[in-house]
Amino acid sequence: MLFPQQNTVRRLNKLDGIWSFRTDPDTTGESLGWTKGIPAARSIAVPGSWNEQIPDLANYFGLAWFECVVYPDAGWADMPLRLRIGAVNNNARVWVNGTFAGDHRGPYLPMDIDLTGLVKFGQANRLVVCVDASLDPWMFPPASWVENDGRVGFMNSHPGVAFDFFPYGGIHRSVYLYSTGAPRIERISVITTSLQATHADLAVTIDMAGDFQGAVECRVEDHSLRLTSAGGRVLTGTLRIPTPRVWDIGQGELYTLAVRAEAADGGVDCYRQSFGIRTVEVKGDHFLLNGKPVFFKGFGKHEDFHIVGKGLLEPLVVRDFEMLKWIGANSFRTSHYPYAEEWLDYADRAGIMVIDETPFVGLSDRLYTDELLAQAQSIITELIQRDKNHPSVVMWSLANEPNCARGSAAVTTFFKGMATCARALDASRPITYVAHLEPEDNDGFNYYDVVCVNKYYGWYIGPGQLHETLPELEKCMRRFRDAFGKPVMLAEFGADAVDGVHRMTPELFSEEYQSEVIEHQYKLMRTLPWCIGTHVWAFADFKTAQSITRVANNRKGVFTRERNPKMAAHTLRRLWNQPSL
Ligand code: GCB
Repeated sequence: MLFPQQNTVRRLNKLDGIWSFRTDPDTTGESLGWTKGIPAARSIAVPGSWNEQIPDLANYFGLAWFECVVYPDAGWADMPLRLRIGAVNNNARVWVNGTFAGDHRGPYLPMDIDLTGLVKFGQANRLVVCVDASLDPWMFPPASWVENDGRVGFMNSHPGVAFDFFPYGGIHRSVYLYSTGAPRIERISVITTSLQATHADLAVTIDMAGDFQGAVECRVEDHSLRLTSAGGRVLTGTLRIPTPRVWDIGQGELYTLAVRAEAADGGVDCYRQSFGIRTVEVKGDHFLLNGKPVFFKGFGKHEDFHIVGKGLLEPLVVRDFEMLKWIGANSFRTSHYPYAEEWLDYADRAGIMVIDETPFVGLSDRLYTDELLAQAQSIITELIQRDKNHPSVVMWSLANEPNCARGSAAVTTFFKGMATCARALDASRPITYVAHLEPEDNDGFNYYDVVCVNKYYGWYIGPGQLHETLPELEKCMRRFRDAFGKPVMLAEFGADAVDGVHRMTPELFSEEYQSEVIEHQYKLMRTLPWCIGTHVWAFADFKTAQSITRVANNRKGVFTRERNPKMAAHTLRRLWNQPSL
């Protein structure tokens, strides 16, 4: 699925703004005819979370209806029309002028549906979206626990979610009405298969939306490739670029592949796909970018901010990348779900590496079934198809902190099944998942390339005892190394610090303690030759469910939720700007 764009063939209308809105706690809206329009509606901004915008809905996690008017120009008539909603938490159903148009299950990934024939040109059309943000224990991520999970809520939280961030509801990313050519280019993939100083070879794959007879012209600057098809949907070829400009850390070199598909009957579609030329590989103890070992310095993040909640806020994207640059980070993980594509576009331009994560956080034994594996595989497919042209994405993370019974065959089948699916879709990137249990509970790593581990020594383990627990942390990392013989990354470590709390002798919740935990554990990781990086948890403080272990939000950010630096941010800036560290 391609991000909507305007070009010589395609048109688009961005529908973001203030929409009409009404909650439906009794789920009667459909039977009352709200699919044709919402009576007695209030107003809400799209994108954005209702829990932040409307105070009386701070803890509302049910059904809600959204409505706006769409007015496509008469000049669009005869073009295939589509609707794209970047993400809805959690499920969406859509009606146009009262007619059902399509649905999407699951948060954090786009819904893209055909509206051809449903929309009247040159007139007002009513677009209605019903959003279901119920806390569903069978969703990915499972938003609540069920009895056999063995825990009640994340740290006994309210609401009792299975993960440590707030289960916001709403239309969270931009909404586009757009037109395409016919035949439609459905997907484009550009992968660097060989990279040398003299040239790079690119494997180009064009997926057409239906059976296609005709030619596809692919052009990168002065270099072109012509693919022809006498029938079928997929066209492939190789394009050679002489003396390539290489994408690297801090060097966001990008190219554009201009694609023009022309069918034998004269129909045309066009798309301009941005991509970068670079290679990634796991070899021995190292993670190689363009053949050179890299050490990941950065953070686990969240999509989270005041007032917008999980809604996309472009100034925040810019600010966060400014902060990453200021502090000297080279990477982040899209913990714990796929982020809006705007984050990845910016990372591409900034030369920041991204570990792109699925929404599989809070997994537990009840979910490791064949049926849910099939669902997980289809989500992995949506993610990889959406993000595979981003040079910034250097690795897929297929889960965060799965709870799993030691040695269970169901767990192995599930983790192997996810790995097989990801590799079949993208053989060009390593895969990982992020563990919090011990090596014996993580047989899954046998099928993955990198071992990512989250460990909070000095916080959850040995709280207040940073120095006493340093040897324990080292032993723990060595256990993972010895068990799997693969590169290991400390994907989360850190401590909560309430900004403004200071102590002469560092103690829990003070800025001094957080700063010391990060400094000492980071320096320790730098001494382990097979450790390929560390990501501090977290980039900024973020909203989560209420619990007695959370001081009004998770405070492990090295920046506050407003993006002001805590003491740890200055410490990291000092460390990350020393070449040896
Ligand atoms: C973790 C989780 C992350 C939490 C963090 C914490 O291990 O992966 O989602 O927010 O710990 O602060 O407890």
